[in-house]
Amino acid sequence: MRQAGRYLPEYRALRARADGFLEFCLTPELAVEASLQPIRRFGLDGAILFSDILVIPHALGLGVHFEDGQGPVVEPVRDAAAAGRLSTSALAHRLRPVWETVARLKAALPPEVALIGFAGAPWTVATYMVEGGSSRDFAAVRGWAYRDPVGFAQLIDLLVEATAIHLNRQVEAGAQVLQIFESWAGALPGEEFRRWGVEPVARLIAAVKTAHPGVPVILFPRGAGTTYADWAAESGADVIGLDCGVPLEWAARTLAGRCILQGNLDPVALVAGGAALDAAAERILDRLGSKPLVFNLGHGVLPHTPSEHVDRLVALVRRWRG
Ligand code: 1CP
Repeated sequence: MRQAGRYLPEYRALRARADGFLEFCLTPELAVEASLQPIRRFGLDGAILFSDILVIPHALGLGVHFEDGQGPVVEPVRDAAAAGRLSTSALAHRLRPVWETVARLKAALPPEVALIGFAGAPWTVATYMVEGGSSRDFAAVRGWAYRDPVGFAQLIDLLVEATAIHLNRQVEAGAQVLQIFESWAGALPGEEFRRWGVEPVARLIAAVKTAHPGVPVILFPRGAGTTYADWAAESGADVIGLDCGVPLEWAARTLAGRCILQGNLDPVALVAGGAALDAAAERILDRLGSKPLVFNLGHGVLPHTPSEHVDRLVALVRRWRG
């Protein structure tokens, strides 16, 4: 997760060549290079497309930009009237550079490296659209969902439709696996997680599987807590990404065997390095490694991560695999 990014000097040099982060994501030459950098350096098994989940609001016609050190800023959508003004009419035009990046990446990658395409889940992308960026309490988006569920459903439905097109086109361009980031699953009220989280994601996965029955889908419902089992059982995902808060024994008992698991090394353990990193990685392999496991972090690589710690981790996992 965030295997490309600021912790790599070659990424920082590349990033300096684009004006804004969105332009960076939408320039195939740069996005291909950013995707390949961690593969060259570490020899990972999977390459993730370099893009962002917020290309979808951009493709729906909203202003999106990234302030350095401040995170994303999205032109806010606060009610059904504003949602009604959004449309998919320019979506293909605006997302074509991303699909082009996928096609070029597929051609550039060694055949044994799996190419992972991705998108944000409807709820998670909606949080950025309604809040106008990142949020602490998600009061605006949850407020709208309580106040006007019919209007909010229009926005979620539009996101399901747009995201299905985006994911299907990524598969057609060469993505072999898809990952759906429900990074703000933990912000869903307990009584609403099905309606705004699991159900839209299930519709999205069904749309992808109808067009491309064989494509494996990874779902990362970060912060889902006790509802992790429901996401696993009801979403239709093949793989469930565990965040760092999920206890390994619980995951082994409750989820392993029902779906493939991915995760969940604490990115801070990767920053710490040394014996603490080894112990944290070994615990995961020990508890989850007897069933199918995609070894990964439980969230994104942090910008101050020493790249030698990533080397050390990759070597450890490779030794374990034999
Ligand atoms: O140059 C920079 O420092 C910009 C930082 C950055 C990067 C490297 C952003 C802005 N996006 C990305 C790339 C990115 N984003 C990838 C690339 C592939 C890879 O993993 O190497 C992916 C998969 C994402 C997905 C993404 N963007 C998510 C879901 C994953 C997660 O972190 O939970 C989310 C929530 C975003 C929104 C976003 N974009 C960028 C930032 C800093 C954020 C998060 C803001 C917030 O915390 O609310």
